Amino acid sequence: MFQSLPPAASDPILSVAEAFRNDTRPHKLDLGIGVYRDAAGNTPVMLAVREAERQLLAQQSSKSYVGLAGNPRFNRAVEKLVLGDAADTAAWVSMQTPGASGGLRLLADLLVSSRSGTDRPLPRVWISDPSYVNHAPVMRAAGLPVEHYPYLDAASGTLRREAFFDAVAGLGQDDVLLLHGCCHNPSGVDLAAADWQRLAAMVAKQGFIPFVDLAYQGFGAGMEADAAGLRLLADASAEMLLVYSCSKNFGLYRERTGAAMVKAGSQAVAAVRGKLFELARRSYTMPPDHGAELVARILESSELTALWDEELTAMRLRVQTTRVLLTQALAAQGVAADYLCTHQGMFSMLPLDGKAIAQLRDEAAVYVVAGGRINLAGLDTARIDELALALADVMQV
Ligand code: PLP
Ligand code: TYF
Repeated sequence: MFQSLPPAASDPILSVAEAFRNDTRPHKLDLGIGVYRDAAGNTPVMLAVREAERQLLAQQSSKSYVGLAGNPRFNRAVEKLVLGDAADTAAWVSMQTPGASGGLRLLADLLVSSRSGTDRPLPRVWISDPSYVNHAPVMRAAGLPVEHYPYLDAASGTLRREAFFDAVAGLGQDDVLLLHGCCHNPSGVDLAAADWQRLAAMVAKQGFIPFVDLAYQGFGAGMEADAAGLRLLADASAEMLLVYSCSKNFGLYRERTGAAMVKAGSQAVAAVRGKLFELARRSYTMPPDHGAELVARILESSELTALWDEELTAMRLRVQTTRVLLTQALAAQGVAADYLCTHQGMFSMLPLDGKAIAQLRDEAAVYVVAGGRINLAGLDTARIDELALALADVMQV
């Protein structure tokens, strides 16, 4: 059966993680996979999560199935986090999914289903250049054609604003625009408030479908600020898609906790919900409950919410401080990288080619993702000067 299986495509980020693990040099430094680490180098279980877990252990009386939409209390709570307390959610359908990853595939399948039995072409999904490593593979695996829009100017570490808007100006009703809600992965370059407003006006006029991936809410400028842009789009769009991840902002990575949300318009809500149920059933059927139940418990308790918010704020501030310290340390080595302080979230891209990345790995035991992405949220601040020295060696001074 499997003798002629074609070789597997490797994951460019997980393969860096594996190479790092296999490196025996004690001074090795991992700037690869996107996980938050504290000053001690740990990715902690958040205190609010621990407390919710303690309560759950004491109180949960059954492990019976929950349902195709997952945990309904989680779904309502995430709707509020994303759309705001005052949002009218009647036009939205929300499904708990196995991480945002599961949500991406579910909504890709929904897009394909939306055209079955019609003579309309499959929608094209427009993805930023560059984007999260799994965006294009997941969309293509569902059968959707993928196109790229200009986004990052690698040399200056800024948005290619006019080229981006020129590409968006060409989109219409057969196009889906996949955007990062905040903390763009891999570049850290986010749209400004004025850009979101401009996009909202364009979507209202042109009728393309916005598809927002919100995987780092709270890691940029704050929980509310990080959702402000997508809320403008939600107000302006008749239809919209969104995936949400609790991996980073609740530290629930391995619990696979996320959601898919669809603004369907009140006429189509029932049809969309039914189709999402069918698509979930033919794939994973029901999402894991543990992480979703913890998030629901945290957000239903004002005390646990306050505890969680405090810890998330500390994580955000720590990453922001790391950005300032690395910029200063690079400047001391003659490398101007002020753009690092204009970026948001865990990642930035440095102008590093394949040779520089290999040299960093081989000579300094510094691990960076192909393309030059660094995870600032994984960096021990005590080792910033050492990193700046290694980077200055391979970057043009
Ligand atoms: N989308 C983006 C932009 C991401 O960076 C990630 C990575 O964690 C995901 C989706 C997947 O998140 P999850 O762990 O919820 O599947
Ligand atoms: O971009 C990252 O590093 C995170 C984690 O296939 C991740 O989003 C990495 C690789 C992958 C899935 C998630």
